[in-house]
Amino acid sequence: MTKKIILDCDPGHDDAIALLLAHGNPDIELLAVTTVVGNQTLEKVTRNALAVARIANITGVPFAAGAARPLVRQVETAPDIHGDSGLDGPVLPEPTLALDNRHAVDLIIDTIMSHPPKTVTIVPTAGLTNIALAARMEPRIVERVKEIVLMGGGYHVGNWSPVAEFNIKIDPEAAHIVFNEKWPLTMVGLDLTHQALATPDVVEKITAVGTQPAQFVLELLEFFGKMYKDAQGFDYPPVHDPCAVAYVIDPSVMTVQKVPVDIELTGTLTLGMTVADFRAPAPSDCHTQVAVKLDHTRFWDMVVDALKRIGEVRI
Ligand SMILES: [Ca+2]
Repeated sequence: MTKKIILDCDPGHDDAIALLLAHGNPDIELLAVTTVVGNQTLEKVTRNALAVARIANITGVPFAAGAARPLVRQVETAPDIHGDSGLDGPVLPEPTLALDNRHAVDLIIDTIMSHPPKTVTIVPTAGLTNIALAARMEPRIVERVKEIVLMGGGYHVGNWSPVAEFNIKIDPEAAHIVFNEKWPLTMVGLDLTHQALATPDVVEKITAVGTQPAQFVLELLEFFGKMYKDAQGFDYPPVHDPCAVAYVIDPSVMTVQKVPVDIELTGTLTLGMTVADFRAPAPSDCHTQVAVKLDHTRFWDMVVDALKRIGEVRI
């Protein structure tokens, strides 16, 4: 049975690859793509999402723009990782797909409420502003979704502060809402995604695909790799966001552990930390789990397979 997802994203190099994986994998049915301020301004990440749609010939899927700022905080973007456009490196085509005229939050709610209960998974790969707003605006979605599988946080490591990850840190109040609603939630955090490195053998496999969408991914990885080297000292870039999609496709691509997780909102040094409680077996009502260990080969084979299935798209 296909897995129906809503991808809420801020493309973003790794978001772009997450979108390609979701589009190219036959087990995923992409119901909607929604954007939110994050790696760059809402306007830029939305344009980027539509450009990726053109690059991979994604049609028949509604794309909608969402929140232009976090719930409480000022806008904080990540040009040191994603560049001025949010998707620097490749030359981006002009989008041809028109945006859905609904707000992303309305599209998320409409999509979940119009499908049978427990059939739609939300995959956020950005700040959680849209998802928090959706939960507040239509609380019935919390019962109705199948699960939330998000890229964000980290139980042992941060990247936007010593202990906080970017997607959580830029809108910690939204993250607090999303982690405290009782839907099943899988946190695919930095502990996991720092294993998803685009190593030379990965680049070789993507090169061998030999299509324009594969070339686009190579150009993304080249820029992303250079920025990660300069900004954070990585030899090879960690490609975070497609890990969340990969978990939806096949949960056995990673190991997970059930633990309570909450979001720090008041720490002077720890704002936006995903505080995971590993002290004892998780209580029976624990609705959160964290991703632990990635099967690197299988993960990247999924991405390569998706690119093969997308095939050649000439612009
Ligand atoms: Ca992202």
